Amino acid sequence: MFADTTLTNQFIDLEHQHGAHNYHPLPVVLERGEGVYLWDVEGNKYFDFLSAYSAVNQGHCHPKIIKALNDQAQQLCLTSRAFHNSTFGPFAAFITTYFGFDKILPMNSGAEAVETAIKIARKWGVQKKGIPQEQAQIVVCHGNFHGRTTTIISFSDDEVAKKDFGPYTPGFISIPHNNAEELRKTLENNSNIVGFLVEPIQGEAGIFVPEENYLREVQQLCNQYQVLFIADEIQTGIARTGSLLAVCGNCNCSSSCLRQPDTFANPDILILGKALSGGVYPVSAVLANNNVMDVIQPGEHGSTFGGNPIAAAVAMSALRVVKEEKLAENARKLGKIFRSEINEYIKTSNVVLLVRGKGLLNAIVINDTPESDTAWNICLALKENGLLAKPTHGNIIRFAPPLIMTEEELLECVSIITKTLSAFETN
Ligand code: IF1
Repeated sequence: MFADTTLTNQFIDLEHQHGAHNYHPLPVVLERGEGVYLWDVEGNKYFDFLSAYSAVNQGHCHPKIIKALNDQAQQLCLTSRAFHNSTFGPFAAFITTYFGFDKILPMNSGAEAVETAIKIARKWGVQKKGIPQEQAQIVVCHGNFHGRTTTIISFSDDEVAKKDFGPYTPGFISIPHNNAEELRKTLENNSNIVGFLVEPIQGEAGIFVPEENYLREVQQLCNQYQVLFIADEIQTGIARTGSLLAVCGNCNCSSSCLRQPDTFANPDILILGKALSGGVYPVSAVLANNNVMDVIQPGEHGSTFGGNPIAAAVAMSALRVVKEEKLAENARKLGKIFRSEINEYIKTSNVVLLVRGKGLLNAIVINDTPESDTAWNICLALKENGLLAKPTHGNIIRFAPPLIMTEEELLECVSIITKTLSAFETN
């Protein structure tokens, strides 16, 4: 079945020769996707256990989202925001109601949305807190991943992402994640801080879930010190972690978001991307209430494609699917099964140290050094066995299937994963 790789090699060679070498992909060339499945150019079928880094939560080529894309594409694609279009207004009303904020500022990529949030926070600091020009500081976390722009990499501590790309943008203070006391000290000692930018669960760092109370403590501290709580839910949002947003904690709110105060941490700025379109189209968004968003005035920020009719139509459809198909509940249920099955395997394993995560955003830690190629080799073997996943930070493998997966399919995947891991056990 996997013997002939001629076509695969041809595509890889083309990419290698003519594409910049800014990635190191698994050697598989995909040409079709449907639901939880992907097919390569040789006709081999795989379970997708990456979901394009959590962009394809609704599954590949979801018929409703593709219909929204097609319908809109035949009517109107782009006007720019120099004129109004008849899709952005309805989308803005829809998404602000859906997530409970006054306003949206639409962008395209995640990094652009993070940049937008940074600009809003700085301007808010100058205008509402009276912070002197060019003195605004934003607190971020060690191990953060918020994108690839020059400003965003300036506050990354990933050497590979950062090295040789300076000069770096000033104005950021980095503290440990999941440490409210450090945040309190930092806010207490610096009156120029305008915001705290945080991933509710750190993704690229290796799927680190903070303590139960952390985000609510963050919200309290931000309120107390008059600092904006900025949640980057680009990867964790839209049902991935078993609730509509990771800041929802254990609130079971996918059917109708109730924002139960005992579990919900309320960010001042919410950043979304990836699954906002079901992976169909680049759509990102910054959501905030009027007291924050209204600092941005005409001419101060924007994007040619942000809020375009296709993006708006696709995103509305993608968000409807999340609720119609109860994806948060499913992610929560399947995530528990996944972790308990993998934990069962770990009891007798020398290869896997632990599994961690929330909902269907999980990772296993391989019992080897970050420099070793064990995790990479396991991913190659998983591919041969019909499941696609990718290592992160050397010895960690991320598992994030589409949220439309059934329990039966998940159990089939668990058996592929455990069978593959068994071949790497040393005794
Ligand atoms: C790549 C990681 C995931 C993100 C958060 C902003 C962005 C991302 C929390 C930027 C993007 C991606 C980008 C992708 C790899 C990937 C990733 F491994 F790097 F960390 F998902 F886990 N905030 N994450 O996770 O969004 O501009 O890319 O739309 O290839 O760099 P973007």
